[in-house]
Amino acid sequence: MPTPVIVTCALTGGMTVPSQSRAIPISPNQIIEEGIAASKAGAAILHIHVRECVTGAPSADPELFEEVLTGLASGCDAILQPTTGGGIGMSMAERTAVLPRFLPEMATFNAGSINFGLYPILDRGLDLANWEREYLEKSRDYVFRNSFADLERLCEKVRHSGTKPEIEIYDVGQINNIAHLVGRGLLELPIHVQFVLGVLGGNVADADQLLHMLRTTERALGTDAFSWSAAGVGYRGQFDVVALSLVLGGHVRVGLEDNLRHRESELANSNAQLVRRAVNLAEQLDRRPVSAGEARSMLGLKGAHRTAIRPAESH
Ligand code: KMH
Ligand code: ZN
Repeated sequence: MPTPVIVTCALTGGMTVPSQSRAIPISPNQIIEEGIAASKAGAAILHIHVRECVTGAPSADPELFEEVLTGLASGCDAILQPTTGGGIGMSMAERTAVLPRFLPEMATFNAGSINFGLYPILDRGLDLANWEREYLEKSRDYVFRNSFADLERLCEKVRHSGTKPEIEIYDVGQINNIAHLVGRGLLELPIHVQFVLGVLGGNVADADQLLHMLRTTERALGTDAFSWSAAGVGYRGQFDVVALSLVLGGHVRVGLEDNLRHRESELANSNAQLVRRAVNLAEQLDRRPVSAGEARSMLGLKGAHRTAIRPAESH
């Protein structure tokens, strides 16, 4: 029997700028359409950020989240996983407001503070809007803040909202942060981990480092204490990490938040295209992409009916 694999699609993100690719979804309708198509292509989890409609700048506006989450819940059965990472300039309160408001089944939980540099994009000769140039430049001085006090408060918030945190781990030392929180009883086992490799400021996307992080997590927590997925940022990172994770028995994340290319010399035209490539790789390696329902039971989620996200029909 092929081992099941959960495919996550990160639809738009909070760090890239629209001039990098016309495929990045911006308006709620675009994000909803991309999400539904990604779910049809095989994504069981949709990781969600929102953007301002006019500029495409990353946003923390709860009304935009409401529109996107409602639209997605009406159009597909995928597990909806809003970000608590947000984008540059957002406070922790803004980033985590999605938890009490939507009581989502899952949300991200970033495991520690790191630098998060996107400013090298400025050197690629792209025709950028002023705000895009400023946003990328700001990343030179950006610390993606997740202090221990922030993490303690986030543990409290996810517990109150009945949300399963997906623990985003960007570098190996962050595993110790999580072991510390687990040791204090602040995070419930088993946890679900996403190794995010290839961020400028975090660990690199290669086989040695993925294996090192996986083995370190196993030693710190025990093999039964967690399930795991991996995401590579950039091209080749995205599909190298998908292949590595598939071989090692992990789950996978793809999507335009992390990578804008389908091939080295070809921009992706949609999130679904990236999901289809991950699904093809999984099938070639005898892994079976699961439905959202199966992913819910594998991850022990409470179910969509216990969130505050209502599909449009039942309003
Ligand atoms: N916006 C980035 C700094 C998440 O969604 O939780 C990190 C991020 C993680 O996007
Ligand atoms: Zn994200």
